[in-house]
Amino acid sequence: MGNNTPPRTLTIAGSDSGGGAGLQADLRTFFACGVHGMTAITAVTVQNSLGVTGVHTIPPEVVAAQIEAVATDIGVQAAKTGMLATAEIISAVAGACDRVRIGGDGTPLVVDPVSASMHGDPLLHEDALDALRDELFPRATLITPNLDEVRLLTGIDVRSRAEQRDAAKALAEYGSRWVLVKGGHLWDDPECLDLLYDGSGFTEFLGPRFDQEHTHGSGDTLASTITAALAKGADMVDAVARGKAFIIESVRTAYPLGGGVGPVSARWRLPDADTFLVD
Ligand code: PXL
Repeated sequence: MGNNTPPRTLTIAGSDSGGGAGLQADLRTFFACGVHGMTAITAVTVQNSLGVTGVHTIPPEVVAAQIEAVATDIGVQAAKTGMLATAEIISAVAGACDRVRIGGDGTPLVVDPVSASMHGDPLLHEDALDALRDELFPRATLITPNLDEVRLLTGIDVRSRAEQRDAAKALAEYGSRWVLVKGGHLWDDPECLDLLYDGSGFTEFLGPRFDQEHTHGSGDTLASTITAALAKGADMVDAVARGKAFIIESVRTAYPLGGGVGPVSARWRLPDADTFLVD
């Protein structure tokens, strides 16, 4: 590769027409982290700051073809999954990842088990949870569920940091190398604890809880930063630490948009963004 060619990352995710979450958040984060972002689009959502009003899924074989096209030519140093929508798409993603050696012992694969928007709009069919657990988690280097996803996946309703540990242990049984249980939805906790588990030991990542309603795309941004760090060769503990630092700044600088919930922002990585082009 030329000297200007950065590490390449792939997001396998859905489009958010409002530009807040999904692959738009992933690409923004990849750029801000200095890696080249690529996309395998799984679904087009019709969405604004008020919620999701439509979902149009992409044929599974087209999702698989996007993964194989970029992996075989451009190469992928780390990949992540976001909204996968259906069991059929999950199976197609698992097959394509096997063929190009993403996940398992190959290229690092971060699986963010996106199940719903923050407004509660479904982004994953209920019958796709089995496919996620059985076909994708065993291939994942890291899974990054929030507490709503933990409840859907394990039945554990986490109410305390101790139960967060129980949930991490239960999720590790599905075969991912690492589990990150995000504590942002533990609303009574004055801080946000993200708990990393490697099957035997825990690492805690503690951050402030902001009085901030504009947090659209926060899970995507965290998982994308971790993916970018892994693509640059960071080890998992360091990658999650970098991800946590990045999301703290991005939540701190989030902005309102439309009449509903605004996105977290990676603009803090471009300090002259306001004056660039017009100074
Ligand atoms: O933030 C999770 C997410 C992922 N992907 C898409 C989304 C959302 C949340 O709304 O719309 C496409």
